[in-house]
Amino acid sequence: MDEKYLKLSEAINEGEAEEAAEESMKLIESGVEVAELFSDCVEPTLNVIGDKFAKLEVFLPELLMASEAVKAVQAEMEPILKAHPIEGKVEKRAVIATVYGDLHDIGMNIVAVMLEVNGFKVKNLGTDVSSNDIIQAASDYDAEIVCLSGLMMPSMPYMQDTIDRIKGDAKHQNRFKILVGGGPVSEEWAKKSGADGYADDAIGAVQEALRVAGLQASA
Ligand code: B12
Repeated sequence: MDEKYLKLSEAINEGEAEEAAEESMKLIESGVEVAELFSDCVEPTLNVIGDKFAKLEVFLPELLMASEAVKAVQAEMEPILKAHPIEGKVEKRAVIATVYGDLHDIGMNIVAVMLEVNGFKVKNLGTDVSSNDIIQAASDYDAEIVCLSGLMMPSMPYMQDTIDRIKGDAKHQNRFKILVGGGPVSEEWAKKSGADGYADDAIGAVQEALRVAGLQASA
């Protein structure tokens, strides 16, 4: 990790929310882009903590504190991102949710904000959302795109169920394009599942959303 990110990474590791927020502001003031700050510091830091958690080197309280620090960084970064929307309104609507049984929302919220910044109208349904509620909300919101996030293996069947219910119903199938992402989701899984697109980060998510909305090919 670049040396300039070490203080922020340490603050997240130690669960120091206030310090993490301050450090992130300093980095932005020094010219770092918000997207870069997440992809080059926040995500790799959380990945290391996640690996340590899997190896029982850290425990749930540390994981929780680190995620609270990241939430503080997100709260600081969101207004900055939203203050500079990309020119040209997309005028497409998307709903986004973390699937049933899964409470992880850090990455899902980043994707939601990046879609918004890029001109999409986004309804964020939150975490632990059932297939029924996602489909109902997508219909009510008149969405073109349904974005599904999942980080937990045990919740993957619920993501698949949401996809199957949309693709298995002619009315929904013609109406909604589905994007998927999150740790256990790979490009291969996405293809097999019947989803229309996949990305492993928020910038990729925007490119995929533009592509499935017929606005621009994904890179
Ligand atoms: C932070 C964290 C938590 C926090 C979550 C806080 C929050 N509000 O989100 C807390 C402490 C609450 C938590 C709880 C748990 N966690 Co947890 N957690 C993590 C950790 C360390 C980081 C996740 C994260 O935020 N990453 C950073 C973000 C930015 O990345 P991201 O989510 O992948 O999102 C990016 C991309 O995937 C993509 N993307 C994401 N969504 C979407 C959607 C679309 C449509 C697209 C296109 C792209 C896209 O773009 C995003 C931005 O770049 C991971 C480890 C890891 N490496 O992922 C474990 C991890 C996910 N957790 C895990 C576990 C086991 C749990 C618990 C069950 C622990 C427990 N014993 O209670 C509980 C789960 C409770 C539940 N029912 O959900 C396991 C899951 C194992 C598995 N695969 O099944 C992991 C992998 C840790 C591990 N190695 O064991 N966790």
